[in-house]
Amino acid sequence: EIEIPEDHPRYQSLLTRHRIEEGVNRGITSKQGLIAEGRGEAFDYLLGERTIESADAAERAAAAQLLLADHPVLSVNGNVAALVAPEIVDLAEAVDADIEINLFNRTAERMEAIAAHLRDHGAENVKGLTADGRIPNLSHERAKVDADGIGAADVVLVPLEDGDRAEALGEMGKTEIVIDLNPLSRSAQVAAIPIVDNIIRAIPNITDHARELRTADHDQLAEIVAAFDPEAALAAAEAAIREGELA
Ligand code: PTJ
Repeated sequence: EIEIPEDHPRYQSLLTRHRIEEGVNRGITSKQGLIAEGRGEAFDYLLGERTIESADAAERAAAAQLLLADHPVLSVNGNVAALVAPEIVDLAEAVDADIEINLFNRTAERMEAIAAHLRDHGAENVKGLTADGRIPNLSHERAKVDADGIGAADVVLVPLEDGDRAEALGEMGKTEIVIDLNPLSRSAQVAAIPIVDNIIRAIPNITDHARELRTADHDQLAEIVAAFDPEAALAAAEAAIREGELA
């Protein structure tokens, strides 16, 4: 671990960069993941590197949706594994979800490295390695999923997802929760619940909401989901970026 002074004004962003760099060095994150991180950072800077109010509401709706699901799955790629592995394991436990590795640039080496990393952080059953299911309308490598994981899921959390795959998963009838700092990205646009926030803030906040909602009954959870408006959330995020207003 390198030393980053905690009082540095860009502490969180430097820490994030360092984690992604480490991810690349350890064979977890792809080189394209570095570019994706840079893109995300620019949007986060414009958002004020904070969880805006509409994102917090989306994170609460996501928690309710995950608790309502029969078979929720949290999808993990190379950036997610480098940035929030312990937090993903914690969320999976809070909402009783499966964790599945799903890579845009799939290689056997990276699949194994990510699975080992997740297990180091307490994940017991990591899916994605069997790859006996397919997402229709995608090229071979990118279509691979586990038949009893994402293949059988009703609700899928897909952070930092590529637009094509987000769209194809939607066409399969999955309810998608997307985390993406770019409110104009296709993934955010096709999500039932788009969360425009940095994944390092979003995941722990969804878990906090889920723990707080643990005693809520089915109707209360369904009401939270129904009250969430994806278009309004995306518009609020875009306004916060364009106008720098305190959304
Ligand atoms: O590990 P793999 O092979 O599955 O590849 C993963 C990446 C992320 C490289 C791949 O899916 C990709 O190229 O994604 P894109 O098309 O660059 O999209 C990534 C999106 O995530 C962009 O819209 C970024 O703004 C956003 N993003 C980047 N970092 C963060 C983020 N959103 C939330 N939190 C972040 N830390």
